[in-house]
Amino acid sequence: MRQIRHFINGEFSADPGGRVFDKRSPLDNRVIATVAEATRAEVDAAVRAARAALSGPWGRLSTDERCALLHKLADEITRRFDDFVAAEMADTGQPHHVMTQAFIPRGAANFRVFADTVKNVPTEAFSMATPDGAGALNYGLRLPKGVIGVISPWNAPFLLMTWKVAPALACGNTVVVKPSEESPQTAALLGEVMNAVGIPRGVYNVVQGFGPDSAGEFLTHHREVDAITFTGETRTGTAIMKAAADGMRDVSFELGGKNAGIVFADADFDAAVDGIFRSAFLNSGQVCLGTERVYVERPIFERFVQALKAKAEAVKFGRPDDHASNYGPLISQEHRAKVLGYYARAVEEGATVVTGGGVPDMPGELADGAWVQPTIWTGLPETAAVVREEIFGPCCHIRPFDSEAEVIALANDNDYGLSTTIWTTNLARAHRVAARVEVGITWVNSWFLRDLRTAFGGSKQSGIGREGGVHSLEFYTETRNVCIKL
Ligand code: NAD
Ligand code: 6OD
Repeated sequence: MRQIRHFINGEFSADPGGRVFDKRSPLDNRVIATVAEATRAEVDAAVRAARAALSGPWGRLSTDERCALLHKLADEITRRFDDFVAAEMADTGQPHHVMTQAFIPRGAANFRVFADTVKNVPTEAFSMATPDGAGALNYGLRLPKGVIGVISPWNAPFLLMTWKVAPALACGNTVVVKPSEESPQTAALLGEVMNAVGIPRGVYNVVQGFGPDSAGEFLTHHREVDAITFTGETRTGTAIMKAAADGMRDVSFELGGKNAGIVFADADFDAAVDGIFRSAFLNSGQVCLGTERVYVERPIFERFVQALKAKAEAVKFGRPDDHASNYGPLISQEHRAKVLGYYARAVEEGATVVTGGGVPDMPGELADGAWVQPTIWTGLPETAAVVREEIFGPCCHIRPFDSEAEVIALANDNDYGLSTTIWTTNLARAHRVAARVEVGITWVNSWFLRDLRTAFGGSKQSGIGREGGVHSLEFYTETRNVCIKL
């Protein structure tokens, strides 16, 4: 049985100072690890270590030296790639190919892109006129914000945690990370890698535990945390924002979504079916950018529904290391109960269940896992709960539309605004629709294609702020102006 501990000031805590909790496998509900749950005192120790590290060797590194260390870190993540894959597969139960092709490579990539970005972004300079005619020169100093609290979710744990830790460190900050209680392992493993490459003590700290009345709440309420970056549910973001208001701490939020996929009749049909299938069902539908609302132009509606159904029915459930399988469970029994609640709600609301709607028959001990069938509905009004609310499971509702204006209105009629996919071969239409959908990210004829230099974030209730490339620098640094009278 693995013991997962906090990583504070360069050391794994010997004994949990507080309670411990069980981490269960999503595959069969077996306990796979015992995880320490941080006390308020342990969170305080982590924050104090992070604060002290700011004025230690880390704070004295030049930008070049810091970035060279982050490249070494990326090399070491790559060297231990299989360990990260194994840890994340154990925590999430997702297939080997999802880990190796989509999620784990992003750990090293996140560190490399931000190490390169900070070295290449200039600060502003303005010369100004003065009444005496001599003028003055203004220039910006970009300084680290200080101690950054990083709160991350379970659905792509390593990708999402490093997406925030990497720019924070590249900018010279120190971090205290609170990974999800459902996915504690990769954040702990990253502590080993930090030590291996010589990142100074206290720069990267991890406290394990839950949210309310636990490590998450202790961290976000800690007044020595200068800014909080969070990925997770919008409701949790509301609680964290209230905590951050105390002390006027800055926040960056990547929150929930109820994303629309829009398929025009002129789309490359097979590419659109493949793309919507991936966006609705990858990672068992547990991707914030995933598509849960699909709008298909009427002439191809029936054919599209049948093609998506065939793909959904062809998935092969099984263990991540079973090469005959390509589909995993949900993260936990608790999340399965929520998703199955929506499956029942769809039927109560009058949905036509095109496929799925229940639990697959799993052999042996897998019968105790958090499995659900990929599910497709049609026939619901836009007011139905499963069309309005984020489910975060492998499911989507498909509705026909008749005009561009109608589908834009349908796509925008939601409180969330994270992402959209548009499928069309009409370039002018792609530009028109992309400019009018109220989301942070639009993909045309693709999905989850990521250039890490671009702005990433959500509109409406899907987030606050943008991260990625120079946008991350806006959050992880504070610019101060120096005005020199000449
Ligand atoms: P969650 O909000 O339940 O938990 C996220 C993290 O917050 C966990 O570490 C949790 O322990 C912590 N937390 C919970 N309550 C807290 C509190 N009161 N104070 C401090 N910390 C607290 O989210 P989840 O279930 O782990 O993840 C799924 C959600 O994340 C979905 O809504 C999904 O859309 C969203 N998400 C968004 C993005 C994005 O980029 N926009 C990316 C991935 C996931
Ligand atoms: O690709 C990213 O940087 C990112 N933040 C992805 C989010 C995925 C959500 O599940």
